[in-house]
Amino acid sequence: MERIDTTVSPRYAQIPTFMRLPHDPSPRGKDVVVIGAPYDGGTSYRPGARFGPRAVRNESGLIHGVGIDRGPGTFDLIDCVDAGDIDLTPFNMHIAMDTAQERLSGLLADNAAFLMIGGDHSLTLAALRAVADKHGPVAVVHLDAHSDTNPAFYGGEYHHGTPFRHAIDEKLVDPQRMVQIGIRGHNPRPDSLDYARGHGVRIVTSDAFCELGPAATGQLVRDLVGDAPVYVSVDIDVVDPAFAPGTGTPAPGGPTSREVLALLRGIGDLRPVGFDVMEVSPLYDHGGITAVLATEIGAELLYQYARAHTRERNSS
Ligand SMILES: [Mn+2]
Repeated sequence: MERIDTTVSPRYAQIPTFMRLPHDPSPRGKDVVVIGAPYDGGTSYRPGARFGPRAVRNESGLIHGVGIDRGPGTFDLIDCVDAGDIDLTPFNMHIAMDTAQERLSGLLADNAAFLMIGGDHSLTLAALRAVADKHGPVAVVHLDAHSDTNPAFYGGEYHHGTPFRHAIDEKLVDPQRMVQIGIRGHNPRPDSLDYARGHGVRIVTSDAFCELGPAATGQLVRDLVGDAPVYVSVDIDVVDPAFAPGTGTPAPGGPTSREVLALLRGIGDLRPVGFDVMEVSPLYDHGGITAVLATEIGAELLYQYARAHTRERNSS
């Protein structure tokens, strides 16, 4: 199966898979499988992330996978497909989490890694359960306006503000090799960051990131993560709502899209084993700018995976 050829078929034509990748619901032996996770049962404010994967795929026809300063095209380096969406019930979060974990574990049994397109951030817990099952506790690079280490709210143990608290409790991640970047804004309690910091998680606030800049922050990430297998989770609300308004809990005062993309270019020096781009809510988007940014971030993550993978192959 081949990608849809853009020299033959215009980018707005054909059925939209992510970046025009072949659709393969039962992939085997792939480097990265793209998988949609349409779900918003964990949102605490604006809903709509269940429509995220469709919006991102729709806009992703724009992206070629060959950048002006990238050298070879991503898909000349790695073998990727779009496996479609996980069938997540909108009615019961526990069922949805189990369904997500089972699907993602299945993908990891037959393929090297996945890129999950959300969907609200609660599902990252299911992703980390699947990834830790294969790799043991992983390092985490988490880009977000929020730490997502909150306790239960309204009697609900699981929601989109809590995946990393459970991931730490369940020892799915190594908190000493975990960094949260872009954290800012309003939190329900003044001690909202104590849980993460108390477990050794490194927090780079939005102000600190903007002051340090992408290069120095990238170096900080590389020093912290080293050669550990790393999961990269991007909540689109890490980017200032001026650049990404289509999201559930927007927080003004964030980095620009350019700064976040520049930071992600440093991830290829790490050893990524899984990715997600979460929290795109197209109902609040304008002109598709949030979905375009999410697809650009997904494309950058795939390219960085290709870089890391090629380097590994050349050195072995
Ligand atoms: Mn989040």
